[in-house]
Amino acid sequence: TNHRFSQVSVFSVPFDRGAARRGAAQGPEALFRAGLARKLQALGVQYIAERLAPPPHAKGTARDARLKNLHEVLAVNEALAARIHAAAEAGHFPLVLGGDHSIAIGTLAGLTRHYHQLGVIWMDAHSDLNTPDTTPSGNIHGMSLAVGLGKGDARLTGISGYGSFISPEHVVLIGARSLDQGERELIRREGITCYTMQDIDRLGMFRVMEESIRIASSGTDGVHLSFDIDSVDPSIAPGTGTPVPGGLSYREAHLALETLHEAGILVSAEFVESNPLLDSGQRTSRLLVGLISSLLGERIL
Ligand code: B3U
Ligand code: MN
Ligand code: MN
Repeated sequence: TNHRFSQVSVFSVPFDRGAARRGAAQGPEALFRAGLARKLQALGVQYIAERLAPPPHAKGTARDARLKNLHEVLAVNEALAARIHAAAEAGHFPLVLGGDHSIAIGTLAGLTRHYHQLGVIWMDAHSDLNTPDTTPSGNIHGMSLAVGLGKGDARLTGISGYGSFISPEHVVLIGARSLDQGERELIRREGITCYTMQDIDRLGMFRVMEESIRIASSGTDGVHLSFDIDSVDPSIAPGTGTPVPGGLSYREAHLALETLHEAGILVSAEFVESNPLLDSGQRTSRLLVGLISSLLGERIL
């Protein structure tokens, strides 16, 4: 996806305690069962695969209804940040497989320690811009982009990997259709670019991607793609914990990743919120293997 990289480092992160529903922890193995390794080999991608250890259950720690499972979230993201940072330093392209979207906290922490002006393209039905003050659920997967911007609980923004926070002008949201009031206010206040599903309907996906690529790459030293599978319509991607109708079509999702491949701007990518326990057969896992292949250069002709 970018000629600068000699190798892809695939990180499986079997973690789902940032979400309300269990099962996303089994997302990475389901992708391998759906043929991910074969696909990478067929594309000629040089890769090494590593799996993070699931964090032990934090027992006896105080429960905070506005930051559910905080200690487990901190533990997995501390470990992930260190691994991502090491991969970036080694000149590798990290490909992170979730897991729920709270693992973006560790990915962004590790990346921003290496890339000091990181651009972020966040494809998601949601914006994950809640803080403990605005969250309707207490689930930390709804807060990870806010943490990347330096907003929220100090234990999360203080994860040891963070070298700098992302600047709002380098963030682009794509596919949004379920925002909380506090998130809308943060998007307006910070001037974050947000292409809602309505914008995609009106402008077309190719134009949205061209603009997103320009915004995320201007004045940055690398762009990270954070891809939540719930950006895609639940009729074709049912295996996810918080499906929202009215999402990206099969071709819109592929076109987005094909366009990102051609642009050659990415330094890292993550694919999250695939929940095999909620999938119908391997539909969502297979779709994801295809989407990852498009990002890594699979072509129609
Ligand atoms: N915005 C809601 C719902 C949500 C966010 N991310 C997901 N769901 N997957 C929240 O809980 O913060
Ligand atoms: Mn998300
Ligand atoms: Mn989402």
